[in-house]
Amino acid sequence: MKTQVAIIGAGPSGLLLSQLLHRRGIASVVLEKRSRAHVMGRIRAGVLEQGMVDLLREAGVAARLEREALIHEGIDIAFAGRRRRIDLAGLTGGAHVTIYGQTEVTKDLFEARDAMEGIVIDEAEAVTPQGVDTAAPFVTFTKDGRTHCVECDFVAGCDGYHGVSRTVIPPAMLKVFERVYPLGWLGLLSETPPIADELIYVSHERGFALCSLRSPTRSRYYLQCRTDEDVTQWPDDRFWAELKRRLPEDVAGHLVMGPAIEKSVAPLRSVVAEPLRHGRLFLAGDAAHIVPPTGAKGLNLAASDIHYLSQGLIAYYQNGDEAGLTGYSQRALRRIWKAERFSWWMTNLLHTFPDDDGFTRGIRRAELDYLVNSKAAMTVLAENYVGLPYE
Ligand code: FAS
Ligand code: PHB
Repeated sequence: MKTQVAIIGAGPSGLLLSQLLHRRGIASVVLEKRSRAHVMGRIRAGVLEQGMVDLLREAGVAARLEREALIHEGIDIAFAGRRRRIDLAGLTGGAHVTIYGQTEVTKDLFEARDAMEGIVIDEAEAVTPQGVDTAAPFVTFTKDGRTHCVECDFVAGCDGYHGVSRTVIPPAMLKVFERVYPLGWLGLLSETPPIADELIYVSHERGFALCSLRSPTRSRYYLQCRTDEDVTQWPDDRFWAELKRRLPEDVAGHLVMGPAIEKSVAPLRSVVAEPLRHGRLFLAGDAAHIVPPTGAKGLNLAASDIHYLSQGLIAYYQNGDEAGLTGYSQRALRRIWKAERFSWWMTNLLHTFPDDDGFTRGIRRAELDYLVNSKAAMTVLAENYVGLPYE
């Protein structure tokens, strides 16, 4: 096979890049190691920044989102029995976030790829980018017992945290910065009406909790847990009882419980790989960085990477301008590190940690008390939560 851009990974990053390039006449092949059903079965993010919504519109895949998504102009922060609404729109001159599950984004992207006869090869095994430091890179993979080769001009590593792309960069050329948090999130999805109209982030001595949603009839809840938490030790009733313990009393009574349709534990870590380019290989999305989900930035950072990378590739193919590709890593990393900072800050603000002592608990209480009583502090949170500009 020959193509212009070989894309590794059919998550939101890879599919969005393929769709954006296709709409500008640039050919790509997407190689995904799992089945489409497995990719579609993942339950992940739920909060989209305006930049991501705009990019989905540019990709021509926002029709269902426009019909079904919810617009949120605020979030609640709850602690010490108090609850304070952060007026995102009022503090940012009208910006908001969009509630629409990553699962739905991925479904819309798959359908668009199919409609445009995009080449998305799933269950591709042993995908291996080669020759990325030459002018003629290629990617090999096996499927149905046969080895295939995709000759290309560029390789986009959109294969997530556990992908292969980062591993083909010589260690001496790649720096990886990491912070592993001693905690995880136990997530539950239920076909029940959400507890409130907007998200509630709870800081509690028993641990963090988050009340989120996917639609007026589908709710998403998270409880801070140990990184090695065994989901089988959390039957639904234990989850609901623990969530109620952590919620402020004035909302706990509104909790509508029901059977979990999904339950899983996600570890929390911050990771940044630098640089995001090696020869003709570019890293984007979770292949390039990981954030703790506290700030709802993971999926949204993948979107800004794909915005910068697609712009660079389009400029290259349409008028031979390489500036976007040359500047991709530095431009993307500036926004990545700001989202890493915000996600790290929100995680330390809202969670409890095994090594907390009286001093750290006092500082956390003071930070929360200052936050909800300072317009300046709430503005900083709001600006970052709705999403910093794509500079
Ligand atoms: P993805 O990991 O989504 O996709 C990478 C794709 O590459 C996968 O389909 C994988 O199968 C494939 N792949 C991997 N190795 C390969 C190989 N060698 N060959 C071919 N294909 C390969 N973000 C939020 O904003 N909010 C959240 O609540 C949230 N929760 C999360 C929960 C979990 C468990 C995880 C892992 C992430 C969560 N995230 C959340 C972050 C998540 O949404 C990511 O930011 C988003 O999936 C990034 O998309 P991609 O970069 O496409 O990476
Ligand atoms: C979610 O709905 O999955 C969600 C929302 C906000 C977050 C993290 C996850 O910060």
